[in-house]
Amino acid sequence: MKEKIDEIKKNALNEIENTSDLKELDNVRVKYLGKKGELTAILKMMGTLPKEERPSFGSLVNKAKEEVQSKIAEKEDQYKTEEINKKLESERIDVTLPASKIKKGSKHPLNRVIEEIEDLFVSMGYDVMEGPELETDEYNFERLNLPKGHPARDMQDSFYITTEHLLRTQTSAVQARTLMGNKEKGPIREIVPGKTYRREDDATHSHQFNQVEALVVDKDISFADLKGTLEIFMKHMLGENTQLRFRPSYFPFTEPSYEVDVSCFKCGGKGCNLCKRTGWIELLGAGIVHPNVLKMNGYDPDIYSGFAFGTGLDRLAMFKYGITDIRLLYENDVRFLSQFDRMDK
Ligand code: 2NL
Repeated sequence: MKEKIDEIKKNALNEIENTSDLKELDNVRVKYLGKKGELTAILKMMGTLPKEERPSFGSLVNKAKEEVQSKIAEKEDQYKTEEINKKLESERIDVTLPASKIKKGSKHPLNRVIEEIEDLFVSMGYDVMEGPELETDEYNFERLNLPKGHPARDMQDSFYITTEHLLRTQTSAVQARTLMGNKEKGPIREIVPGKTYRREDDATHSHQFNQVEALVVDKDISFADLKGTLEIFMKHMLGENTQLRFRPSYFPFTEPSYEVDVSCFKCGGKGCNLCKRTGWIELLGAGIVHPNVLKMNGYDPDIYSGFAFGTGLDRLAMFKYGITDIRLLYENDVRFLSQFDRMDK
């Protein structure tokens, strides 16, 4: 019996040694240690032996099993280590290779102008506000002193979605929301940059454009505050030598209202093709907040007064950067856009 066990063990150890991978190793394990394996089978023969021989036989078989098991475990370890090493080798990377180039984007001129305006006004204590592009007739028109049927609604042909909802024609809608939403009815200083929509379909107008509006409401706000603020704004954006010219105009939400021109920064006011030989460029609309607008939004016009102005960001960006075709702003050609990185340095 002992010889038999020794032989099985010897064969098993031999076969284990001769395997070349985990699968073969497992076959050998099943062959000797599995349910129907040779060492399992021989252990079952124990019953046929006389009682006194059983313990020593059992311990012999178990010793043989343990030896085979530990040899299998050792081999298994070896194969697993080999596998990991192979995987590591196949995943080796050469860190000395040159990196692939990352294409760098550049900031759109419109966003440059918006950010520059935001920085300036935040530095003067203003909030930057946003609001919905799909507005109600109430906030886009009525609360800005433009009741239904008011002829000035025709100045801003609009995209109505339902009879009460439209794409906002001006960012003032957001400011009407601020006036209404201000529970304390206290002072306001805010700018609202954003997209606006009008039904226009000629070569020089787009149905969607960007504008920024400012609103200041407080006690004792006068035209002097409006003039000083616009001067700071325009000199900051277009250069210290910029002059301003106020012409009387009409907006339903301000009284008095003005159209504001800036001196042409290309010719300095002498007259050139940019300013159509006038020396001036029309850039802003502005005025003193109409008492009706204050009243309609819960402010007492006998205590509070305010100024507001608005300007088209597309036009401002074009003048600031000398862009002559508005379509360039919307084509997103990288060759065009990347120029502004250099210009702002
Ligand atoms: C323009 C002219 C303007 C305002 C906007 C405004 C807002 C409130 C009250 C009074 Cl809540 N006024 N906004 C005032 C005057 C002109 O915009 O040409 N925009 C592109």
